[in-house]
Amino acid sequence: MGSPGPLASGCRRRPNVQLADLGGLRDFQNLDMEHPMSQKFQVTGMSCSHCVDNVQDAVKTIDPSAQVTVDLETGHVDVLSEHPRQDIVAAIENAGYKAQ
Ligand SMILES: [Cu+2]
Repeated sequence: MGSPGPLASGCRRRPNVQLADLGGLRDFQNLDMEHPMSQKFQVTGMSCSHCVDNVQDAVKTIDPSAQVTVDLETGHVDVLSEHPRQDIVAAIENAGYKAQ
C-alpha cells in the first residue's frame, strides 16, 4: 500500500498560491467599497412604516449592501450604493411607489 503523505502536502499548497494571485483583485474591490455614492430620491406613496420597509427591501433586492435611509414625512430617501440611479428608481417603482 502506498503512503498518502506526498499527495496531502501537495494539495495543501494550492490554496496559498491561488490566494496570492487574487491579491490585486481584492484590493480593487476594497477600493470600490470605500467610495459608495450617496444618492438622494424623492419617493411618493409612502404612508406608514411598512411602506418604509418596502422601499428599503426593494433597494436591497438589487444591492444587499446598500444603506437606505427613509424619511417617511418628507419622502426623502438617501441611498448609499454603487448601483446606477435608474436601477434604484426602477426597484422602488416596482415596489409600488413613485421615485424621482
Ligand atoms: Cu404603508
